[in-house]
Amino acid sequence: MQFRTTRPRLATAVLTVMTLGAGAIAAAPTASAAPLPLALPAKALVPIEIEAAHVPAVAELDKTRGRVTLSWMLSHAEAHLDVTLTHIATGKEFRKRVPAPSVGSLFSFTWDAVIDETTADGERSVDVPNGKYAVEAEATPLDRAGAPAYQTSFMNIVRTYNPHDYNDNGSTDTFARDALGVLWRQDMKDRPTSGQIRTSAMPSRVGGGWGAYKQIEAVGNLGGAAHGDLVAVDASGVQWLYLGKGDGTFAPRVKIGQGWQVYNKIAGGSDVNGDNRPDLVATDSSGYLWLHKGTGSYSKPFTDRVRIGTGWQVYNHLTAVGNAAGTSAGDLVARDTSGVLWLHQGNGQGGFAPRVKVGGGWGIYSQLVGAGDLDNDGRADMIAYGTSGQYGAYVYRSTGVATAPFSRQTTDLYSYQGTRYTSIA
Ligand SMILES: [Ca+2]
Ligand SMILES: [Ca+2]
Ligand SMILES: [Ca+2]
Ligand SMILES: [Ca+2]
Repeated sequence: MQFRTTRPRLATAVLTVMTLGAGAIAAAPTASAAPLPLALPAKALVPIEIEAAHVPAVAELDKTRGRVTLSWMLSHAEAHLDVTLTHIATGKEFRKRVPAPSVGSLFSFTWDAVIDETTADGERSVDVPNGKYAVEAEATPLDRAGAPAYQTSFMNIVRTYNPHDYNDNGSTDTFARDALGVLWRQDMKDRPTSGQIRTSAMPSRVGGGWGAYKQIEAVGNLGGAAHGDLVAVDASGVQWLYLGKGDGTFAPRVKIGQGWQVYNKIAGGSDVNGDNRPDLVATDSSGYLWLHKGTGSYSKPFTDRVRIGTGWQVYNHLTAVGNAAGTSAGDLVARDTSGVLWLHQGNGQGGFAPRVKVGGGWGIYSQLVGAGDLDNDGRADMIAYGTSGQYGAYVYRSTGVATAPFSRQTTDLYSYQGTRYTSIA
């Protein structure tokens, strides 16, 4: 208790000395002001100690609106506390100096799980990766009398799995190929900011040579590491797998199929038969809808095809949106040649419930992408790309209601870049 009462008195004494030192005539003391000694009292050396750390072993960020509160009980408050959180797998660091509390000696701060990253285009705050963090606290006495105290805890950051997350921070990443064949990854925020779905970091260059592909699909996790993977089909019908490493990069491509030139549209990422593995569907020029079930094995990620529908030639766009509405399995969204969008809800047996009309006017978009859960409400959402002007893309949040399954929202994703890219996944 002695040190907690000493600090305000010290501050007042310093202020008094400064005022007198400026040559001013001291004002008459108020009735309540106690006389203050000009000589500072001698301080006893009281070592600083960290008596307790309140760092959760597991922080499930999606249950706490993306934040985690950390605190340390110190033996007294005449100190500052420097905290360093280090993501063990990558070495990424977050540092914070925690000021003394106004009352007591519990030093506390709430971390919003972002770090500032400096790029050529400026500083952006980026959602930190999932996984284990070392949480190091260093308490230093303000008067520097005595040694600092140290304490280390470990905390595991966990978020709800998002099959469209490629750098393991819970948030959707989208992929866009430009006219030169370069593929770019764009990380989104894990949750809306001021009501808007926003991008996080600047776009990252995945690599060149992607112009060879007719189709690029973000298909969810097909096997290997528990992160999202990409499938691409080239002009000769060879199907390639890019296994995601979980840091936004990919293993070298592996050939997983051939003969895929018979399909005019493919869509991946929805689990349409309810076995928790994402599947791939495709349509051919006869209007047949084919299902290639996901196997869970990256060496042969899809089964041979099964025909599951007819009449799909009325559509000019096909998207697997995950489980966007009602039923137990993943859904498909398809746009017909007059611009009307239709929802086909998976029935969990590889088939679909009768289609539901979403609405008209969807012909303005060049790409529709099932994009994982963009607003963290547990339902998979969609991105529509290809409009000119400020909004190059829109987010369509899933409502969970089959009769009105999507609700449009603005985003800064692909702002003024609605015609730059030739493929979005
Ligand atoms: Ca991400
Ligand atoms: Ca994977
Ligand atoms: Ca499946
Ligand atoms: Ca959602």
